[in-house]
Amino acid sequence: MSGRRELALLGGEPLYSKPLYLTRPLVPDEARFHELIATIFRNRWFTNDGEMLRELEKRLALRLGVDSCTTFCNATIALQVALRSLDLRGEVITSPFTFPATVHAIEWTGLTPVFCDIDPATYNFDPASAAEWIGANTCALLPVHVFGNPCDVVGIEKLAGARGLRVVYDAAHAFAVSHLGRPIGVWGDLSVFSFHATKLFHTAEGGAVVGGDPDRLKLLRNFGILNEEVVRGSGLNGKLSELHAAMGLTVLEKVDEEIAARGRLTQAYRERLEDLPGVHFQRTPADHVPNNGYFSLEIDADEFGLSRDQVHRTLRAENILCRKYFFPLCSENEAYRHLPSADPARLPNAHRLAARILCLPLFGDLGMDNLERIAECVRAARAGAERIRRETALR
Ligand code: T4K
Repeated sequence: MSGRRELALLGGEPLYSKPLYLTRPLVPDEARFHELIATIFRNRWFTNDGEMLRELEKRLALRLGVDSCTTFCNATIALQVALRSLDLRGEVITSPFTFPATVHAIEWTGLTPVFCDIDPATYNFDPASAAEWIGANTCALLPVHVFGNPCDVVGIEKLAGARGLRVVYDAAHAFAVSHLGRPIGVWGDLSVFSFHATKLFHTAEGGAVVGGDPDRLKLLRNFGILNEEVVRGSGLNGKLSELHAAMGLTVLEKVDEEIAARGRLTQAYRERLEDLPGVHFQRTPADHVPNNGYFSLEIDADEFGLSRDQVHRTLRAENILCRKYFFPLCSENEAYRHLPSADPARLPNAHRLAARILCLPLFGDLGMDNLERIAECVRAARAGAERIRRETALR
């Protein structure tokens, strides 16, 4: 393509007339979904611990290899309830290289977020950096398995154990991942999964907490109501409806196919891009089973000839909706940038990565032809770097 087609950024026709999205939700079997919806209608039971929800929680616990799975209306609320269920007070150390929900959940629970730096190769919470921030007020660690890549769970366990801290994992991206021969959800005190439509497994909107005390979690997600006459403590409404549970039950039937399809696409992306100077990939441990939820590139501007932002512009001009997950860092948010731990000088790896990372479209039915075109656009950007630099500098 590089020799044959002018890039849209340089005046050519965009490769796609309609947006090619970063991801597309897994669409379940429609007939099966309608069957479940018909059952919900017949039962006239739409929410509050219904039949679909109980079945989904049972099946999810099995699929995730955990004792219990308590569903929620989304992972942001699930994170808040997870923290609340541990009766924490004080500071929670987390990574700034994450979706805003991770840090907001800490703040909305009345706790104080403290940022530590990340490992530059795995993009995950760095226990050595976290150790520097542990003080008398620290109560917990909240690491994130970024793009489904398992954190240094052993290092985190050691650190937390030595300092008497609780560990809540943000496993929003890590559905069905396992590490060191164990399902990802068994590490730490609790793990929180997101079932948003953009996730590999989804319920349109939804989330879950695994581990912990399911009775307490259920109490907190239902206003603290124990029974018709007893309301125990303060709770919120974090329930997942029967309609969402029906979506989850049907999506679950196809999720392994989706993981396999994304695995083939991930492999194809790597083969087409790994020899490109300036392109690097997230380092993952050999002893883990991935879910292929995201495909990220790390662009080294000096080697590639273009910055990540220039590559982003080049692909967006083609209508390829790649994304800069996670830029800006959470520590740059006006709500948190006053914190001492948000000082960029203390977060060099996170800042460096936030300026280099680019997620490319990945979903089961993306199609190999689309993947070839996307990869070819990245290669064309590299080949035309000098011209792109010259011509876009004038705009
Ligand atoms: N912790 C972490 C580490 C997270 O990444 C997230 C969420 C959370 C916690 C909180 O989980 P939830 O409370 O959401 O359960 C999306 C998702 O909304 C968000 O759930 C997710 N992380 C984040 C990484 O991605 P946006 O604002 O980037 O989404 P949006 O609307 O731009 O969509 C992304 C792409 O998906 C677009 O190319 C369009 C496409 N799309 C989206 C939707 C909703 C579709 O094709 N169909 C759809 O229905 O946040």
